[in-house]
Amino acid sequence: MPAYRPPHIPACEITPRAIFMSRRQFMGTAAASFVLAGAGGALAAPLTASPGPFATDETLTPKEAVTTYNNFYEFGTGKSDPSQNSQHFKPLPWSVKVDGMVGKPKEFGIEELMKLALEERTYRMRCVEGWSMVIPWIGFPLSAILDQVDPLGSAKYVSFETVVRPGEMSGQTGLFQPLEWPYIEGLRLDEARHPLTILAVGLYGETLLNQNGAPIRLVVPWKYGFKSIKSIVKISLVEEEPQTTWKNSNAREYGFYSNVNPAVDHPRWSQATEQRIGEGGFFKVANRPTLPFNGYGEQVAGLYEGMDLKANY
Ligand SMILES: Nc1nc2c(c(=O)[nH]1)N[C@H]1C(S)=C(S)[C@@H](COP(=O)(O)O)O[C@H]1N2
Ligand SMILES: [Mo]
Repeated sequence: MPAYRPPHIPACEITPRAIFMSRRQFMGTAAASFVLAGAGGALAAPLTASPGPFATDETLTPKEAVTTYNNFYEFGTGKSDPSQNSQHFKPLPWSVKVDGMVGKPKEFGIEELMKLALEERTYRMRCVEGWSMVIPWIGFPLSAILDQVDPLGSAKYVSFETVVRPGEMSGQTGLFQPLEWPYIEGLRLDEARHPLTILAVGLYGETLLNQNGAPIRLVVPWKYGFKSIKSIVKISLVEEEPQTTWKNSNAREYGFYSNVNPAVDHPRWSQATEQRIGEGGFFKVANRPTLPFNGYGEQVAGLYEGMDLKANY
């Protein structure tokens, strides 16, 4: 089993050839805004995993885009801010506390979590902003750790919390604070236990870079990207529907469920179509139809039987 090795800052300024080449290749179609990001950034360590279920055979989004076009407001609100501003974030040492309505609360060290059976899960990711990617994550089902803490019968939801570190996260300092910290998210317990729901520790065969939520983040592929909370330090089993960052920030625009739904438009933009990042350049219009549950309806629609998905968005 691989021991966790954090991303590291290269000792010299020279970009390894393979990374340089893939960057060059990607730059051909990329907007100038996120070309700068890679220089001087951290490098991830190799990570092995066995092939997991639910893989899509759609074209993978280039690694360069996955690691430089990000949303991680703790490092700033621009798409290139996370890759440019996160070099000094320390993903080690790290642990994740699992508490609340459980028989056996436990604090998991990241090394212990990396010893779980890691799978590669290639999923579509759809951001509420109207863009999407296909990302080869590495991780394990969230249920693998929920099973270890014995959720009580009274536990109905799971809440998640991102680390707060103003000293390392530039978006958490200064006059303009775009969100309230910590970033918090939540799932219903059955959503959390669904086999599609994973905690990811890597992507593209390597440990997560800071900008993607190192050392561990949630991935819930049938929901808008903001549900997939990064750099998690706490997971709590609770009885009531947990608060969530984006709903707290604007309840009219963001709901708790946030299932990808082309029939429910965001107040400020349509959700009917999406732009697949890397496809035909960044400034192309969103030309792909968005699928209900981001194409995972066969797996998850049953979770919402009898629910009004227009009212509970
Ligand atoms: N803690 C935290 N988690 C977060 C965010 C954030 O700002 N802070 N942004 C979310 C949004 S809007 C998206 S689309 C995804 C982006 O993940 P990626 O940058 O790894 O593709 O992360 C989500 N997780
Ligand atoms: Mo997003």
